[in-house]
Amino acid sequence: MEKTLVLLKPDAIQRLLIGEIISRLESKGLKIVATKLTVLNEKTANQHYGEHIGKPFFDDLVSFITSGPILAMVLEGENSVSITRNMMGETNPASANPGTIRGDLALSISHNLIHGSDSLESAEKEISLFFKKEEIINYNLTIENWIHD
Ligand code: IDP
Ligand code: MG
Repeated sequence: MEKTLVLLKPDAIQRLLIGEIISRLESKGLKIVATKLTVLNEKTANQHYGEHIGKPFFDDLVSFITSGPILAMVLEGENSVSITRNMMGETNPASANPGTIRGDLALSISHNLIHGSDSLESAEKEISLFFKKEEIINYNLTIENWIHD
């Protein structure tokens, strides 16, 4: 089953939005198969945001993402990558649709609450950056037949 990496960024933790955001993803039917509260070091932050090295916002992005605890999780479900991205909304909360996490809960592009992998390929890479294989739990929910085709 498809897996994706989600990070609740330091602003989500400081604004007490962990429950609100997880509740949306969980209610949708995505299954949490791994999670941890952690503080990123600069090296891991550089690896995670490697595609943005050299962009004008890169240094601020790294200091922000390493500034305090984040909640990392792996979500599993059919099309979990694109479903999570749709639920997050556009990168800039000012143009993110109402009904999305960023559209409903954020205003600032540098404090946009949540990261979600943007492709299957990045999901694989990002999951392995944050979690060891044995930290990802394979389990069934008894309600799964009500959620999936
Ligand atoms: P994404 O988080 O929606 O995938 P990316 O383009 O991958 O967006 O950018 C990674 C993160 O970098 C964004 O979530 C945002 O926090 C930050 N970022 C992106 N573009 C800008 C910008 O123009 N100014 C400030 N921060 C930005
Ligand atoms: Mg991205």
